[in-house]
Amino acid sequence: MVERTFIMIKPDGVQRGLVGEIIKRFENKGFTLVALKMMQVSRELAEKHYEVHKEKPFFNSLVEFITSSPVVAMVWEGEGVVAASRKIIGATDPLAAEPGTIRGDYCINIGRNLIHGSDAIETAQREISLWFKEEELCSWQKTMSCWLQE
Ligand code: DAT
Ligand code: MG
Repeated sequence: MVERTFIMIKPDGVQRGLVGEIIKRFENKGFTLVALKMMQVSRELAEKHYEVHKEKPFFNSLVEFITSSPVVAMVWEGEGVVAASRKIIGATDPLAAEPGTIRGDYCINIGRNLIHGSDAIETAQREISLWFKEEELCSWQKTMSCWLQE
């Protein structure tokens, strides 16, 4: 199967009206959107999603933040999409994120860093199945795919 990654625009991205700007960057790059939904995240889902950070001091505020207002959850597909998305997103701390990245261009605080992206292929598979049902994923071919891939 082709590579897929889980991307989530966090509550600050939705509240600040940056949904279009963020999606545009993935579209412009040439990746394929295979699922998208706006949703209010439950505490249960937030805690499962951030399970690896359970013991961290920021875990509670992270879960509070993610559940505080709606998010936009997406799945993007394409060759190398997991690693490339992390580059498009930029470093976790927005002040360390390079200009040109989403976090580098649009935010300043680690607790308000706009967007989540899976950090590895296995993580992506876990996160996609956590956030989406199989029937919510659309497998489709871009008619211009021959102009994006050799
Ligand atoms: P990323 O979102 O870049 O994958 P991560 O998985 O290490 O980063 O952490 C998940 C989120 O937790 C991150 O987007 C923001 C928050 N976070 C991470 N480190 C933090 C810290 N030192 N203080 C406050 N929040 C932090
Ligand atoms: Mg992470």
